[in-house]
Amino acid sequence: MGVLRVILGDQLSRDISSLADCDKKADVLLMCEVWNEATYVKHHKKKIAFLFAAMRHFAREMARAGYNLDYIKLEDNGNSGSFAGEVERAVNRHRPEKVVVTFPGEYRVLDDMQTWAQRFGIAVEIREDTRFLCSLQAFERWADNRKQLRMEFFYREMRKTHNILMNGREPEGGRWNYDAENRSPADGGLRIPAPYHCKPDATTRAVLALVASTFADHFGDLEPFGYAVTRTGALEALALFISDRLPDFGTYQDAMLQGQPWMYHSHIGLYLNSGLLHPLECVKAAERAYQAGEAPLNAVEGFIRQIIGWREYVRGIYWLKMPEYAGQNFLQARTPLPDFYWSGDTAMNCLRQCIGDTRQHAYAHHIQRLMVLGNFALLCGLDPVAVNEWYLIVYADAYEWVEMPNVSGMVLYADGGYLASKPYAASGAYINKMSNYCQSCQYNVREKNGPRACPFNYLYWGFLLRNKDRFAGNPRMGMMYKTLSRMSEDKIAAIEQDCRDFMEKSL
Ligand code: FAD
Ligand code: DLZ
Ligand code: SF4
Repeated sequence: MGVLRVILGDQLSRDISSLADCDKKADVLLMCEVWNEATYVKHHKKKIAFLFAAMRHFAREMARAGYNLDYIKLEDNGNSGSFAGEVERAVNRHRPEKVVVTFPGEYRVLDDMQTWAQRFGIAVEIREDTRFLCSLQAFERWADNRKQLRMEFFYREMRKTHNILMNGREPEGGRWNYDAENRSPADGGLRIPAPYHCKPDATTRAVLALVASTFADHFGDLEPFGYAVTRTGALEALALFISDRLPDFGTYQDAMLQGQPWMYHSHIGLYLNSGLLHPLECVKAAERAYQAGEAPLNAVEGFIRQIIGWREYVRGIYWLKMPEYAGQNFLQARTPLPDFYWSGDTAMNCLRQCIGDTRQHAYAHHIQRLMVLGNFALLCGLDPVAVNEWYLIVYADAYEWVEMPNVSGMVLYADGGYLASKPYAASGAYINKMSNYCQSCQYNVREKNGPRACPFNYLYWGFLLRNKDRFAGNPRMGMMYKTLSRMSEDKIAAIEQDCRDFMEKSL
């Protein structure tokens, strides 16, 4: 036999590098549903269902296209339960001359892959993942000798290198970044378009039954299930975003509304991260909408920045800094994750709503993840290991390469400021400005202290007090520490007492 080509569950792209020189007659494609991947953290039911259904559809399409598929289902007899076990079994079955695989999205998988050659006595070629616009080598070169990395400068390089939203050497519209125009709150009167929904076919229904019976104790609602599970479906979801949501994506990018988890976001993260969509095609579709006058620049630039800026930047940081990145805890945060992150059983309405959205859809949009769920974790000093695990479990788009820098870097400042120039800490006033959650909360966002006061208010000042030595010298936090320095001793004592009472009662 020829080559054994291993396709992992998040490598569902026909032009994946491991298939580049595939001989359809001689080579075999191995895809496997394995217990270890489904349970190394107890992923949300919808995440497992999405991935297994997408894997099965992809395998069928590839078989129809003439490839030799060796597809191992979770329930198949003899399934060893791990990537290594399935590669070993496949090597014994097919006796290939070598194994070819594309670089994985998680360090633990790479670590394992690097042992395969020796363990199974066969050549193993691990190829670059060319689905990203910036190679790991190019990112390393960019990062080399910089004391601090900043997304904005990386993003500008990406715009220039790939000639995206450029007018010659200048950025389209004269500015690189329209973020200042992307912070409008939303009111309940907005007409938010319905999101993409795909009716499950027989293959997906079989996966839903499998997940319901096998992973019943995992977090989250399995049904209703409406995610696309094929490239065709993912392209339809992208097209629907470009026509219906993109025009307002910028303006309401940071806004949150109760009962409106989807807002004007694209909901394509799970498709991008599993390979059903390619970053450049999403970016080009948005750029075309701008050129056709169908979407304004603030929306298009904002969307493109997320994909060629943040997405590529966090991946670069992950691979530059792993494995040390996983253990970082700059703020010495040690508080265990409270149970209500799973149950949603808390009187804080903003958290309850965001956890509820997450449980139902395996989705919450960026500001919910960052400024509600993440902000609370930061202010309370929740343990980074537990918080990382939570985020990896609960979102359908979560893979460690993208989840960890967002959590340890952007949210928790656990990396000491390598990714972000200051912590994204905020009081209840921010949540009140950007959402309508506070209107239905039993706490009062305008009260600063006492049993009815919004906990974010005193927790915010408590965080600044606790970390004064670390942040008082940070120029971007000067204003906050100036305000703190003007507070009376009584006020500070009240803040500290409220923080202690809250932590004792609620965490
Ligand atoms: P949109 O808002 O429509 O943005 C378009 C695309 O841009 C996204 O699909 C995504 O591919 C990319 N993008 C946007 N922001 C980021 C970012 N900060 N980092 C990387 N890519 C970005 N994204 C994941 O893909 N997987 C994760 O596990 C993940 N975990 C996160 C954890 C935290 C604490 C935070 C603050 C953010 C996290 N993000 C993660 C980034 C972002 O929140 C999601 O990509 C986004 O909410 C997905 O929804 P969407 O597709 O509607 O995105
Ligand atoms: C997330 C996931 C799950 C739940 N199950 C599988 C699986 O059974 N088989 C598979 O090939 N991939 C799965 N994945 C995705 C992998 O965890 C992912 O490929 C690695 O984390 C590397 O990015
Ligand atoms: Fe959240 Fe505070 Fe508003 Fe309640 S009052 S919803 S806890 S920010």
